[in-house]
Amino acid sequence: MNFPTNVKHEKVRNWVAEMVALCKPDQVYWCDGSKTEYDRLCEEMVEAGTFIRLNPEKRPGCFLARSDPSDVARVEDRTFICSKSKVDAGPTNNWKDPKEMKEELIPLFDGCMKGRTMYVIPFSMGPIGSHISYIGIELTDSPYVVVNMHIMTRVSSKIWDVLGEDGEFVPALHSIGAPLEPGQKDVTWPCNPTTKYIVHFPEERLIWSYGSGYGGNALLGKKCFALRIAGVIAREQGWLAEHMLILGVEDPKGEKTYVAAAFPSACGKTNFAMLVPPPAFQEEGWKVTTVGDDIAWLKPGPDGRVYAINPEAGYFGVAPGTNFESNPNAMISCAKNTIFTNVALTDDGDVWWEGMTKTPPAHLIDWKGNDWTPETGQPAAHPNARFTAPAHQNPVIDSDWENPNGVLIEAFIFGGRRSTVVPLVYQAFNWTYGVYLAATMGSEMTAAAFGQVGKVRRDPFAMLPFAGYHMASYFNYWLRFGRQLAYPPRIFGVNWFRKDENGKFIWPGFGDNMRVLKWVVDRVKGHAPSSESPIGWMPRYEDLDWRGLDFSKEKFNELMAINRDQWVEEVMSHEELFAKLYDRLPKELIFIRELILSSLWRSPEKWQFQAEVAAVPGE
Ligand code: TSX
Ligand code: MN
Repeated sequence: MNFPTNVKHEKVRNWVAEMVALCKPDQVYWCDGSKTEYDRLCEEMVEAGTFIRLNPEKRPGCFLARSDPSDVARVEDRTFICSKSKVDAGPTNNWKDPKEMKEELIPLFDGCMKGRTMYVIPFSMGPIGSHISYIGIELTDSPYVVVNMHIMTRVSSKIWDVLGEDGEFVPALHSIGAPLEPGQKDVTWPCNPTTKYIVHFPEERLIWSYGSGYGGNALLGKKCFALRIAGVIAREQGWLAEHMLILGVEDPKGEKTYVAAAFPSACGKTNFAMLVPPPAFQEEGWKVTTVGDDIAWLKPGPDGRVYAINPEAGYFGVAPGTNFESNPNAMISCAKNTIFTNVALTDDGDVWWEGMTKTPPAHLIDWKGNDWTPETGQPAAHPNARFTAPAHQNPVIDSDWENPNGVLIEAFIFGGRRSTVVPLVYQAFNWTYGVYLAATMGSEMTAAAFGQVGKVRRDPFAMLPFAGYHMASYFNYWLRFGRQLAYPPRIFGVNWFRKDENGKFIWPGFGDNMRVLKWVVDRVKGHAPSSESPIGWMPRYEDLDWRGLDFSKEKFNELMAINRDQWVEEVMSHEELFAKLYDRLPKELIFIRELILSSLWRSPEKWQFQAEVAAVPGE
């Protein structure tokens, strides 16, 4: 083995040597994170047919990759948490004994990189050297993974200096599981079409991924490390690794308030992270800035407040639905130096996806490489098509987004996609109510792939697929985390998706969500009035800033109504989740459920601000 002279870490050397002996690559290449390296790998992939260089006039520095049709998304049913004890993984994770899992995987990894290069990627999640950051090393046989990691993380040979001889790191082994026999011709997206494993060993803080080259299956710094493994480390060390965006709200006086927010998929999380305020707000000087769009690492400071960093350096965003109206800042972020995966190719060498423009081009090459016209009847881009774009290209990137000390978080927002029952916004009475709110959040399913369309799928803290340990232990840890804070962030629930009796969205959403954000900011500063509802504090009509929007008090009341019977049913349905997590469920959550039920019992059939409280039956 030829180690670079600056790799002085014995554990790193031993681990790489051991994995080379197992995977048997033709060559080992140590990445340095340079632009030269990035450009060379992109060029090599163009020559191999994996990348198509896009028109430099339309998309400078951009490439298109088309994945194998069997390799287009994260594989949740092939994702495992291999803790020593099954109970520690909990009922919402797949589990296998770590020893048995290794016995199953070692024969697969044996020789899996034959005919290929193993790339050693040293990377930092978070600004290099920040006390909140953490180092990882990914070994992969995919150059596509290397260039995506260049954008999504901080890849650098400086990592070796930070690690020194005995620094901590998370080892992550990845193979596409497609060795090449001598003389065998390669394909443009090699992967293993039948065998995939995304495996976490939480006690060892180790990740092994086999068979897929796509997204969260292969870019191991993101979901595998920054959420699942970091979550385990965070619980031990007293911090949080969360599936949250971080945004800054700047008021006309220049005062800044940072908010972290969790949403399940298909709620427009990236759109919210890059929100464009309505004209009336912009004219007055309101600004929204992005710290991160997907993951937050949060640490208590010595002042008893919470500080957060975005561990990532790029956006791995869903392309379909993104356009200059829904998210101009994302469109600008991916205008150059971006890798597109599974979008459609236009005749002039640009990209297109469903929802990018109102009328589709007359001809395209679709994500499978076939001719496409509007009559084809199939989507031109895959619904999970992505852009990998550098965060610094976001025009509203926050000035403190790389501050090694993080930004002060003053509110948590939890949202879901609910067409009924849940109001536009409400504030939890206290931390424990907030944990209940987040633990029971849910979203109505919009795609048949996730089950019955319209049924509520509980997604606690938007962490269901990303928890590295028992979900109920995670709730318990949140309760503990809040107790130690002198100034816990306030907790809010939101729902942009409530519909009227004609099935129309009541709330305009997008930029108008600024009105909700402003109330949230006013609440954490102690300025905004509110009204006490059975489920939390809620703004009255006059508590929101309506400038530039024609939205009647009647519509607002419809949007905010707490229907007693619906909410009793809602709260009763939380029992289904609680039963599943019974063995470790914190008793506080059961008591909060009882408290909400008792408040509902005492509230009128339809609670709408200042409405007279109906007499309690029997009293
Ligand atoms: O991202 C969304 N957000 C958050 C934006 C900051 N979307 C897109 C869907 C998720 C991928 C939304 N869709 C939002 C929203 O707030 N709200 C809606 C629902 C909606 C859709 C279309 C309209 C209004 C609301 N159109 C008109 O009113 C014309
Ligand atoms: Mn995510």
